[in-house]
Amino acid sequence: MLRPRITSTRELLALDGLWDFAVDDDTLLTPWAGPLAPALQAPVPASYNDIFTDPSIRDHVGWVWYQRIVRVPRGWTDERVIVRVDAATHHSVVYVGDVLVAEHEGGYLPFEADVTDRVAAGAEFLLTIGVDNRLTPDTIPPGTVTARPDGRLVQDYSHDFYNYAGLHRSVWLASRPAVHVCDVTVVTDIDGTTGLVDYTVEVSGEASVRVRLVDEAGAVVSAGEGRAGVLRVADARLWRPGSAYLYRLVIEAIVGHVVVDEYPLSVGIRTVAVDGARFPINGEPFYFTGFGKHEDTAVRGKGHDNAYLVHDFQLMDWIGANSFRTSHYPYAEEVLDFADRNGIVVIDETAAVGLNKRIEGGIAVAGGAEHNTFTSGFGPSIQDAHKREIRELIARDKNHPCVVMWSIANEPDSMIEGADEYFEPLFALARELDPTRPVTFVNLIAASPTMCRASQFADVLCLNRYYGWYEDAGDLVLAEAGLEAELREWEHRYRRPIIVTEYGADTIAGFHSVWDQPWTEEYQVGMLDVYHSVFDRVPAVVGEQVWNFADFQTKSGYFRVDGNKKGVFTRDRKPKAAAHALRTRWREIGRAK
Ligand code: BDP
Repeated sequence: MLRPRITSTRELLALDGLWDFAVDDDTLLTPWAGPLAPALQAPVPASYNDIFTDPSIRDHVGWVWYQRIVRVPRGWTDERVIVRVDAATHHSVVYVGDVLVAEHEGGYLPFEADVTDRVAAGAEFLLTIGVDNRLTPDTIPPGTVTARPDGRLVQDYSHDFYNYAGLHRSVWLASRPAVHVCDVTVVTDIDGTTGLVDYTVEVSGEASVRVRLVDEAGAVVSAGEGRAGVLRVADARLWRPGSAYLYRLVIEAIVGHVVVDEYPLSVGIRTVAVDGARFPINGEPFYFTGFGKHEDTAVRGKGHDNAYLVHDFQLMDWIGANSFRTSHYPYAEEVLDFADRNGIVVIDETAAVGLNKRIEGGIAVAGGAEHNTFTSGFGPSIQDAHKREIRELIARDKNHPCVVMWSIANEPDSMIEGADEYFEPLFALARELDPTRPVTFVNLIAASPTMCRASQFADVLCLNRYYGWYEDAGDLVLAEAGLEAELREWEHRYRRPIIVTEYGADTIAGFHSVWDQPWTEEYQVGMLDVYHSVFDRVPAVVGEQVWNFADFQTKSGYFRVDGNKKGVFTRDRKPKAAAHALRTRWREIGRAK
């Protein structure tokens, strides 16, 4: 499913803005049958949770409804008309009038409905989108809904970020021709100074295909005909970390002599590989500096916001970060486009977080190990849901040069019996769908080199480590020794690249101490320093991504202070002392390259 765009053959209308909104308390029997009552107004895109002051909306468990009138542009008489939802968290139904036109599972990936037969050019229709925020043992991420003695429903989940919900990204009305380009897959390679762009185009219906590759100055540098082929680009400008160059592949579907559809795609020519314990991009060893991030801001929750997008990238540039992980779900496509444009390297993660019964709301719990196999704590179809997430993620993001690796899960219980049977087919699926990128998952500290059953399948070892925080808090001497011993064991056993994808300390901006005092700005700096000295001694370490870029909201608990405070920046993006320390280190690493 290609992202809708405006081209010479396609038009696009953003349906963002204020929508009528109602929380379903089981009295709204058929909300799609007419105007919502009682209706509040909710902004799209945004999570609805922090918009309203009413706690029964913020803590609601179940369906909410968004509704608006849409007018189809009068010129769209001969076009297919598509409703496209960039994300609805987590389960969604879409109605045109009282007709169900789409249903989708999974809160962070797009879906669409062809509504041509239900609407008319120039006329209005009533668009209603239901969004269900419930996580169950069969969803990705998983969760459980329980009832309190007074009947209130409560959503529990293992992962450590607030269960924001709603229409987090844009909703579109798009036109496209009946015969159109449905999909394109681009794989690039380098042959000396020549760039190779291997393309495969899918077209609906009978049409011939013509493609041309245009450089940033607008000159055509290569062209081809047919649904598949390889374009050769002499003296290719490569897409490099920190120095992006994007060509534009213009695809045309032709019937007779008429161009019936035109679709453009940004193409960065680059290669990525795993070579022993190195991670070369374009054949040159790459060292990841950066963060695990979240889509999280005050008031908007997980709502996409271009101001924060640009500002976050400015801060990453300021601090010398060259990469981030889309922890712990696929981010808005605008984010990946911007990373393509700005040469930022991305580890692209599915929403498979919290597949771990030893953890509750981000914290280890007693009793979790009662589940004695990987799947016993989850529903019978969780693996199918996980496969669907992998399929949809790779289908959406396969053409982004910024994406250098797929992460299929964060901190699952990979030491428990059955973890190998669960993960082996998932790794195989990811490799089958995309043989060109390394595939990984992110390992939890408890699943040590001798105990982890899933690392055998990973091309790169991605490790989240909290020595000096969850273990031996306040003791950086023990932290250093523990970290070094463990990294050396991974290196010795696996001889693969290691990226430490999380390390960090909760820090309240403004807390200070002359001692190693957890929660202070000095302790965060001290802990990062200790980790860095270890990374510099272990050759297999090819990257460091601090947890987290910014403070973020979590569910309530005695171990969280209005959310997780491991940000190097506060939630409103002010630097803590650690930001300045990282800036010194990462700019030096950047200069040394
Ligand atoms: C890791 C998780 C991350 C948490 C972090 C923490 O991957 O989502 O926020 O720990 O506890 O276990 O801060």
